[in-house]
Amino acid sequence: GSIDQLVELVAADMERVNATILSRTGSDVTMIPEVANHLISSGGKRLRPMLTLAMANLAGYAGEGHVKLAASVEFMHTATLLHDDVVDESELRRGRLSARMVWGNEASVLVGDFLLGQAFRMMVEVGSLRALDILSSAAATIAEGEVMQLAAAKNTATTEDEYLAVIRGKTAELFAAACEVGPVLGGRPKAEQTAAASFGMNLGIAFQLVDDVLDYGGKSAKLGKNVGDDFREGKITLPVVLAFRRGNDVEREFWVRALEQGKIGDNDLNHAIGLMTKHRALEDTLNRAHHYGAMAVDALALFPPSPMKGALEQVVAFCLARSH
Ligand code: 2DE
Ligand code: MG
Ligand code: MG
Ligand code: MG
Ligand code: MG
Repeated sequence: GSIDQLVELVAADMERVNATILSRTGSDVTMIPEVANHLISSGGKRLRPMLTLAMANLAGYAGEGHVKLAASVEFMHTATLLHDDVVDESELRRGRLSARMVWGNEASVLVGDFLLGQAFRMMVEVGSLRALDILSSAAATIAEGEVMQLAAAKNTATTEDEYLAVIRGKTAELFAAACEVGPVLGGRPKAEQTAAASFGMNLGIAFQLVDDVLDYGGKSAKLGKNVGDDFREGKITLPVVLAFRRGNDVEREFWVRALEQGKIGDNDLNHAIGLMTKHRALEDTLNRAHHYGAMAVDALALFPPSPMKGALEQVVAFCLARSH
């Protein structure tokens, strides 16, 4: 799996998206473009805006609105990352110091707010009230997911269903919205809008499952983030839910001490990874990811075969393959 084919197929549109991103991060308040560009030009894949462009293309959309909506999607994503690194107290992002480590938490939150505002201005310029509804609803849902996660933090009694509700909100909803606005702009039938949203939702769930595996099983250098952040934060992700559920009393005491009481010693991350290996928690989280990946591919069934559809199928495989 690779995103090369998608990158190639949307390249012309993406150039316009990038120009739009550059101009809309502009401000006389120089700290705004500084902070925004630190993150925006740090080599992200631009996966979400590419999905908007791809779905608009699949819908046969011939207008201009998809460029601004794709830029809006990337701004929303960038805003969530700026806020996320504050909430998570993360030091690294895409292999660089996070914006909050360079400019502070205040600047990160506020520049995120600026980008969110700019995103909504562009949506209004596009003039599709339906697209505005989808993307603004996504913004609210993302925040809901994060608040749900906060409420579940340090609680080892969190269930798999509760975890799934969190990642649907905090991650998958933006993928779903990014995809759904394509056929909406193209004026395509409701069934195609729903299928595009379902593709994005299932891909997004798979994406976050893999992200949560990599936080224990990845390599910091390749990840551009610190392995073990979730553990140190007491975040209850699916690998933890599975290892806790399958563990014996002594093991559960370990999870409670580390995640609920935050008493974490030098070797505890290694011990946690050892327990996950013993109980196949990372493996089974990846199995779940593959299941959602398969559902994403299935959701594309009602679109006729095309190079773009093939490229989207490869994106699913790419997201799953990030894990090794
Ligand atoms: C990624 O989770 C989830 C990101 C959503 C963050 C949204 C926030 C609300 P991770 P990584 C903070 C702000 C909402 C807006 C601006 C609409 O696992 O591992 O923390 O990349 O991601 O840090
Ligand atoms: Mg984070
Ligand atoms: Mg987070
Ligand atoms: Mg993560
Ligand atoms: Mg994290």
